Amino acid sequence: MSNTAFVSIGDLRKGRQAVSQVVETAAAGGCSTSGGAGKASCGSSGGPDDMPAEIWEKVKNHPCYSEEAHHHYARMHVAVAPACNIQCNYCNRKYDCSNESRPGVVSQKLTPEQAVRKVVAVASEIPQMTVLGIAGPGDALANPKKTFDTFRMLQEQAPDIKLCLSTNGLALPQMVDEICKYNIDHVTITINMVDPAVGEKIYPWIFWDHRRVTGREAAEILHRQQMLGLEMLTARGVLTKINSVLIPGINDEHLFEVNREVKKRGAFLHNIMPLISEAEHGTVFGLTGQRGPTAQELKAVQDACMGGANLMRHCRQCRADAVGLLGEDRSDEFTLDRIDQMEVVYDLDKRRAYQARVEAERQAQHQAKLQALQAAAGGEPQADEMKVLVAVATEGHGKVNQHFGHATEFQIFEVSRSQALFVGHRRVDLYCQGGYGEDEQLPSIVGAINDCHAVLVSKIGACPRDELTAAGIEPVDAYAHEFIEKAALSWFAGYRERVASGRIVHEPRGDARIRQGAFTAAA
Ligand code: CLF
Ligand code: SF4
Repeated sequence: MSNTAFVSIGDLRKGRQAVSQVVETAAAGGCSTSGGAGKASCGSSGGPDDMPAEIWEKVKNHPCYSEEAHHHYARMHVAVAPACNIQCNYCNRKYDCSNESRPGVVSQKLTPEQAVRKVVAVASEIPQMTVLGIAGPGDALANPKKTFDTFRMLQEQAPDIKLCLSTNGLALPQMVDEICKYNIDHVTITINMVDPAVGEKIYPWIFWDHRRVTGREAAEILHRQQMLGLEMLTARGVLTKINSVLIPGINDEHLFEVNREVKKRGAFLHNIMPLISEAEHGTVFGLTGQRGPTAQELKAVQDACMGGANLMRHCRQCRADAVGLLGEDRSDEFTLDRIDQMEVVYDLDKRRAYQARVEAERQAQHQAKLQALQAAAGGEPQADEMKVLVAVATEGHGKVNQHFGHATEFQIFEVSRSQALFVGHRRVDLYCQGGYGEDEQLPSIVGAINDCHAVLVSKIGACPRDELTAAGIEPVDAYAHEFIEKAALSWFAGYRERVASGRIVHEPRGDARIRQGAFTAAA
């Protein structure tokens, strides 16, 4: 480990300083190095009041770094980085890098020239696309020429697009200068362990110094490089997000320590993602029967990490050529063949004007939501108050505005008397197929939200209503087109009343399944 001074986003908030300034102060001994308060409100769910203006500028329209932004702004990936310098037991090279995407879908590999053409085409069609990420299909920094050529050429043609990359961290320290040279403001490092004894169960080998290194030594080198790379990025003012794959029985208890260690080194966000592991993916974990976590296991680890590095809970485990809002995938609209036939006009002014409208709408929604929430607020939180999960069908604008049958995912909120907190999402198979309900899908949908007490929808048919009720999940369509948090609080106030009056008995719910298939398949 290096001796670089440790800083956290808590320090940043206190000092209202940019990342690099804080590091300088810390190195001079003038700033606390023990970490900040780590409020869950800063980070992916934070707003302009939670962080310095320079940081807000970087995160406000990055859909992964701001939970609110992901409802309004899109990202895209280009699959220019095929090679990798390590082996993870949850990866099969036939598929995309499952550090940032998930196994099971192969992306179309592009040259840097093709990639830039594609980004410019997408940016002309989707003006709210604000971020280009390179996230595979291998490791972005194991393919430095292709990665940086793409960024350099894009910067010349589309200077308003934010640049982002994802890496396993092995080659990171020697690439930090290059990362800064191209103004890459956002870097994701996948860190699954801070103890090589855990690491050797995840990484069978790394390629290092022209040779293959295995076992404990491989994990030690990787760990050293990851920590050093993170510290160097923090010192240079680059925002970092840490991805950790939760592997039950291997690093589930250890991720708490990972969270603390990355916070000390200035990580902006920590994204704890479920292992996706199926035998047909051909990964070591898939073939040895290593299972992924259940929804409650994932939530328990995330909850245990609250108060440390800020958590991202809205990751959709995108593919390496994903295009669009998180959770949607428009990559099929932008294949090379289609781009060749498109008339591409990159109009920076038009993009800026469009984004200004998006921002105005977002602010208006934010204010309306705050007002609605004030009306429904239930006082200060209490330690032992009742909390339940509710699933919400929404197609955006922060409202309960989707039919049950049209949902391909449900947002999950944890509701107490005083607040409704977004805690994740669950992908499901579409119930309504061509105008008819597909009853065979119902058990899997119920399984995905089985830990919820209610599902809030704009409308629901008789058959799913009965099945949900039989499973103990209350279907609720009384709050159609209301803001989600207000709807959830209002429903919960009624629920508590029914419990208090003895009309119903409050029962704990069971666990729920995390869908193992394609996360961003078109509905
Ligand atoms: Fe892509 Fe990753 Fe940049 Fe986002 S994705 S490189 S930080 S632009 Fe986002 Fe997708 Fe999750 Fe990644 S939802 S998998 S966190
Ligand atoms: Fe696969 Fe990514 Fe791990 Fe490389 S870093 S082995 S591409 S999961």
